[in-house]
Amino acid sequence: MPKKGKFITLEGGEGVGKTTNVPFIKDYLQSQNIPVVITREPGGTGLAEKIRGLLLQGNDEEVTGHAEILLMFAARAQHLRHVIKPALAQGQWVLCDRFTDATYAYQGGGRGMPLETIGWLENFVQDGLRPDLTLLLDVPIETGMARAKNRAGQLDRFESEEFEFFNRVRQVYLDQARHYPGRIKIIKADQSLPDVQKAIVENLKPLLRWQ
Ligand code: Z5A
Repeated sequence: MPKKGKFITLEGGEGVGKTTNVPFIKDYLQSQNIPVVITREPGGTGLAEKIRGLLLQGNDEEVTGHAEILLMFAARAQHLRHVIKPALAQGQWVLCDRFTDATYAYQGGGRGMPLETIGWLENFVQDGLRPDLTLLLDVPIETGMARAKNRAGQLDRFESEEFEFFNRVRQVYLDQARHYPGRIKIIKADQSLPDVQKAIVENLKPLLRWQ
């Protein structure tokens, strides 16, 4: 199916404000008469959401790095096949809360999985599909962790990691942005929410001009 819509992903470490900004981006795109599908990873389909549950909850049994990354890509394969590719083919835009840059950051940076292995899986599963634009919300680790801890509810399996884990995650995200400056735009997300949202709109505008 040829791709007609645009594919936007939202990335960043712990508590950077992705969930907060998804409805804002959706409203902005709809105000520009763009039909948009909102989704997330891991998840986005019935099966992929079940895999998300397995990945985020604690387990009695240790989850190996190999199992974790293969589950991420298994969920992604379902999501691409049943949600992302059909929507793009119909001319809808897709806004996805996390995608493969998160795998580079968490499984690569955080867990130490070789980046070449992730690249191989990316090519295998995505068949050339990459986001048109990735908004990377970036805050110092301390700020993100403090924001996440202030939220109600228990910390999940990833959120329970230590500072050093999140530091490696952040470094890989920033490296990815240096490698792909045309696609990945860094948004300084420790500003006030209106300033973060102003920066988001500035980075969306060029994509609107090319539709
Ligand atoms: N994961 C992975 O390992 N590999 C993969 O390939 C993929 C994912 C796809 C689930 O992600 C986990 O899956 C994730 C990585 C892993 N684990 N972690 N960590 P998730 O996206 O569902 O969960 P999350 O990263 O934990 O998201 P989050 O902690 O919910 O963060 P957020 O959505 O970016 O933040 P938020 O909830 O919008 O904001 C946090 C708080 O800050 C909240 O109270 C806001 O009101 C506040 N906030 C937001 N913006 C501001 C500003 N500008 N100023 C002040 N306060 C603010």
